[in-house]
Amino acid sequence: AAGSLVCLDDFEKYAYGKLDRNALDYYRSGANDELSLRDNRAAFGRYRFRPRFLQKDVSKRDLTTRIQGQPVDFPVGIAPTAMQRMAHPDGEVATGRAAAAMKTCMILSTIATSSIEEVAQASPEGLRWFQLYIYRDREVTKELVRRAERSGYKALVLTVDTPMFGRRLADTRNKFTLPPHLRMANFKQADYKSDGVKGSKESGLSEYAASLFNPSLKWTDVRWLKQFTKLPVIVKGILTGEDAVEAVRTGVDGIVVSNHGARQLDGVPATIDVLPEVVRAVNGQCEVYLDGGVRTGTDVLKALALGAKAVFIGRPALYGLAYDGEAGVKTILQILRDELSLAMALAGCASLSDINSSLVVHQSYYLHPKL
Ligand code: HOC
Repeated sequence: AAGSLVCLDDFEKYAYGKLDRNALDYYRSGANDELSLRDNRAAFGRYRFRPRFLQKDVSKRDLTTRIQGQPVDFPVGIAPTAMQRMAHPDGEVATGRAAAAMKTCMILSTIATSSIEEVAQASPEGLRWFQLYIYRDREVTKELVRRAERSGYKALVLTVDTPMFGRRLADTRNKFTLPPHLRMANFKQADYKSDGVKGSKESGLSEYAASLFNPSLKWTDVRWLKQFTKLPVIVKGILTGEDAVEAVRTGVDGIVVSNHGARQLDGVPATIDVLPEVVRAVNGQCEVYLDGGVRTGTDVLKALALGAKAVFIGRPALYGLAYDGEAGVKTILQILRDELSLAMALAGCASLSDINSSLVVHQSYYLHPKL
């Protein structure tokens, strides 16, 4: 198969044939009717480029940037996705190594099948952020933060869109379970309450989530986290200008425009459609990132033009893992880096600072040409 897989969609198709139903449905699914899942991808196709020619020498492109002050070779990182050892025995350790080799950022999920420490030790040189929920049990939350700090993670990514667990129909039908040889590596068995995930009448995860998640959280709890840690706090899951303003007021260091891979509230907009509203509201007061539906270098370029400092990929990394562990994830990142570099040349951009909002318009612009 190797040579015939040339784009991210090829790896997705390959993974569909390789992963077992329990894992594939868990990774692939969105919530309910999957309206937002489809829209995350389709929306990128509704934007058009306005390339400029002969303005810049584009024979070499500089894709380097900094996120939260840390250098990366290109503005595409790995979003947090749970339970990666279902895709490959090396799971999050392989993903961390691939991100480090490609000199970009990996966000490790709390709900990982490799621990905070294992991932850090396997790629000590890599840039790692840690995704966090504020759990019902504050001691569990505090301990996770302390462990991430001790292991050299450079930021906390607080997911705010999960007061309760979204309804994923396939997981319910499959009665999703974590395979018996795997474990939630960041939790002590006592906190993990494994019975919920391993054999339940519904989706095991949704029962487990109900025991952990705290639907009474407010912005004051984000302040609590800010005071508790010296690490930058980035909130993930913002979908409106109003919440972006609230986030900035709370003093966050970054925002990920995300709809949780369309796995929470079905019917929310595609993240690329929301990005301009959030960027406007934030008005440069913190960095804004995006995840959701990114599959090509031109998707990345569109997001950067609309104001994202960087983007993150979730499912494509899982499909790369399923294909060939660390090497598979590395290939996924290489493809996106090379596609972005080419798209920049074709759009007339020699560096990321040449990319701005005049490069992209919504396709409706061409229904009423202004030029
Ligand atoms: C506590 C169990 O974000 C998803 C992930 C995992 C959520 C953890 C639930 O499936 O969308």
